[in-house]
Amino acid sequence: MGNILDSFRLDGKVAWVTGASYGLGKAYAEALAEAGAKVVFNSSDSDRVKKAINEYKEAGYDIYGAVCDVTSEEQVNSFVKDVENRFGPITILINNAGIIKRIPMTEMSLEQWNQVINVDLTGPFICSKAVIPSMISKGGGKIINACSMMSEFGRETVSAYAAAKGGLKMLTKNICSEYGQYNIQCNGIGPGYIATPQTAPLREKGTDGSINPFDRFIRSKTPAQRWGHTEELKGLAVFLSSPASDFINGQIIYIDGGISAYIGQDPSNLDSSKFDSEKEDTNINVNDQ
Ligand code: NAP
Ligand code: GCO
Repeated sequence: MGNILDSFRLDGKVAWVTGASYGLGKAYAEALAEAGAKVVFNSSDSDRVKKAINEYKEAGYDIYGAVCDVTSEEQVNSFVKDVENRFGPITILINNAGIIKRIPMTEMSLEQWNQVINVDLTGPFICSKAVIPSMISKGGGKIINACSMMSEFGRETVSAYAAAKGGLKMLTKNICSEYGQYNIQCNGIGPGYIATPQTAPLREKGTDGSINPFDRFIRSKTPAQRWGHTEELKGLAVFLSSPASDFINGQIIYIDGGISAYIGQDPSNLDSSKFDSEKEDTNINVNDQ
């Protein structure tokens, strides 16, 4: 009789985390490596890939990385071919790479709209399509998509992002429906508001040191009255990548501190002296988001 914890192990698996040069992807990559997988990652910028490879190495992880823009089918197919030649078939894919542009819809250009849709929705399509044949040949696999509160809710200025994340929820259900027969499970991780470079602008204090109104708003919408930390999503990433979740398919699991269950409270009731400073990797120079 094996130990139940063995069903959470990933030994002998090759796992690809897209967009793992920083942020949530980096936490997912570390977690899957700690669970025994051979982890590979990509991002769109060579300097940030190199920086991340060194950071992984310094932290004791042997994680392979290369430049690959998930919006380019040519780059994705080349990345997958290189990885599978080096390490074997990819049977775990976390479609994590994503961008956001916070612009009122009527002021958003078609180019800006397409940039978000291409990374956040078409990218997971391209990457999933590239690895499913290997998964079928190996008798099964795991695809985990980075969904969001915006897979369920809208808010001002994030029309393209919400459309992409809503579409990604349905792509998750469709991959489940179409490939479940090959023992492929496709599920979504739906984080709430997590402290990463992507959300750093929402926590930025005023020049006078005042609390960002959005920071106060999100804390009033979260029962825990705080932002999540990337470390807190590691367990779910391992669970959905492991045999422990073999009969879970087509589900979006929200890891949001309770936001999606809570109507929220008056933001002015919050004691801002308890607002801890959220740690996130802020020495990342990314394009405006
Ligand atoms: P982040 O800090 O902005 O990191 C995004 C990652 O994606 C980076 O490694 C970035 O690297 C990579 N990336 C961006 N465009 C890419 C492209 N075209 N090709 C390959 N890699 C690309 O974001 P995050 O907060 O960690 O979020 C990660 C995922 O979770 C995203 O899909 C996001 O929408 C989702 N999410 C985040 C939250 C949150 O509160 N943070 C909540 C719900 C869902 P380069 O810049 O070097 O390309
Ligand atoms: C925003 C935030 C959110 C988070 C996340 C919430 O501008 O509202 O960036 O979109 O990134 O998606 O789950």
